[in-house]
Amino acid sequence: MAKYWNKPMETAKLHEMRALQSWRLSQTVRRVYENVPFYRDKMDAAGVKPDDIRGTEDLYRLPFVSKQDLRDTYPYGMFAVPMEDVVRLHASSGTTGKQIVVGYTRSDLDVWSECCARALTAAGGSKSDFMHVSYGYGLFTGGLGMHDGAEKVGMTVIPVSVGNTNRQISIIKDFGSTVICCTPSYALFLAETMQEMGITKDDIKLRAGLFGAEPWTEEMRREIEDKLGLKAYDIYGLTEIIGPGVSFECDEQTGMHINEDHFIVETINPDTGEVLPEGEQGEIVFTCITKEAFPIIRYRTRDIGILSRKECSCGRTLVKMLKPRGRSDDMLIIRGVNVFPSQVESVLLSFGDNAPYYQLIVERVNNLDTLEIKVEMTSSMFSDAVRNIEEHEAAIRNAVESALGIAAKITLVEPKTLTRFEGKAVRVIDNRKLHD
Ligand code: DLL
Repeated sequence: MAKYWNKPMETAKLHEMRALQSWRLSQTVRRVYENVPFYRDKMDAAGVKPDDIRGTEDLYRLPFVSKQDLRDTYPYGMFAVPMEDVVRLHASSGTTGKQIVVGYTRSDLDVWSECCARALTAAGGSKSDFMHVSYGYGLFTGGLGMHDGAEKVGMTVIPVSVGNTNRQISIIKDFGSTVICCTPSYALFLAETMQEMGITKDDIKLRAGLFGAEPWTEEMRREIEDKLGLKAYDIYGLTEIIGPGVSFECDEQTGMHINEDHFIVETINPDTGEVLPEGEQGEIVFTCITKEAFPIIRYRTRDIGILSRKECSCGRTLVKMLKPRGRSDDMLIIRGVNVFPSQVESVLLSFGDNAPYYQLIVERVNNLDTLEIKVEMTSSMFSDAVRNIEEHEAAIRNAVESALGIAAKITLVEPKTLTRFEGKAVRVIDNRKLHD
C-alpha cells in the first residue's frame, strides 16, 4: 500500500520547501495586488509593494486578513479571477454573523483533492477501499471535499451525506464500507445507533476513519476506536483556506502535517500580532500560495495551536500542528478563568463510565458567572441507586474543579436526553450573551 500520495512534496527538505514557498508567495502577492482592490488598498496603506515580497522571510510585512474583512467584502470582493473561471462556490456555516463565500477554479479543485488524497493515503486509504462520506454535501466543504479526494485516490466512494442514521448503518454493513469520514461527534452517534440496532463492530468492515471539522480529545478518539473497531485519524481545515485537507494525521498521530507546498503557516500572539517561534502556542495564520480564485493572505484563523518540526516516524517533513483545542472564540471566560469545552470533555471521558455526551451552560447570576455541566449517564449507571448518582456527581465536580480551577454544578441526566449532532456538535449554551 502506498505510504505517500505525493512523496516529493510530503518529504521535501526544508530548504527546498522554503524555496518553493517563496516563489509561489511572491507570485500570489503580485496577483492579488493586481486583481483584488482589497489587497491593493491594504498593502498600500501598510507601505508594502509586491516587489518587497521576495520570499517567506518577507511574509511578516504583509497585513493580516480577518473574518470581518471577508464579511465586509461579501460575497465576491476577495475573488482574484473573473467569475467565468470560477467553477464552484462553498460557504461557511455562518453561525455568527454573515456567512462567507469562497470560490474555486478548476485548478483550485485539483489542489484541494490532492490535499485530501494525501490525508486519505496517510490513513492507509487506497483503490481497494470503500469510502463512506457522512460529512454534509452542499455549501459545507466536508462532503464534496472528501468526496473528490477519495475519487482521486480511486476509492469506491459512497456519497451518503448526513442524516438518516439507521440507513447509514445498513449501508456501512451491506456495502462493506472500509473507511469513513464524518465529525467525531457523529461517529459516536453512529456507534450508539449501531448498538441499538443490534449490530456489533464485528459485523462491519470499517478499519479507518478521518474525523474533523470540530475539536475532539484523545479520550474521544479511544471511545470511537473502541466502539467502531477502527483507527481514528484527525483531519483539519477551514472553508476560508480550502476546506478539509489543510492538515492531516499520519500513523504517528502526534499532530497534523500541514500541506506546506500549498499553505504557509505561522503562529502569532493573538493580542499583538507578533510572529511566534515554532513550538510556542499561538493563533494559527495561513497564507494560500497556489489558489487562483480565493488566495487568502495571512488569514487569522482564531484557532489556537502549536507547530512542531520534530522528526516524524512516517518520514514526512511537513510541519505538524498539534490538535487545536478550539477556536479562541470558543474559549469561555468564566469568572476570569479560560475554559475550553475540550478540557471538560477530557475530564468527563477519563472517568470511564460517562457517556460522551455533555453540555456546558453558562449563566450570569447577580453579576457572577455560573457554569453547569450536564452529563449524560450510561444505561448501567442510570439503573444504580440514587446515592451512587450523587457520589458520581461529586466525583466529577471535584475532578472538573481541579482541572479547570473553577467550581461547576454537575447534573447527571438520563441516557439519551442530550441532543445528538449530525454535523458539528454545539456543546456550549452561553446565556450571558443574551444580557450583554
Ligand atoms: O470544518 C472543514 C472541514 C471539514 C475540516 C471536514 C475537516 C473535516 P469550517 O466549517 O469552515 O470548515 O470550520 C473550520 O472548524 O477553524 C476549526 O476551528 C474547526 N476544525 C476543523 N477541523 C478541526 C479539527 C471545516 N480536526 C473550523 N480539530 C476551524 C479541531 C477543527 N478543530
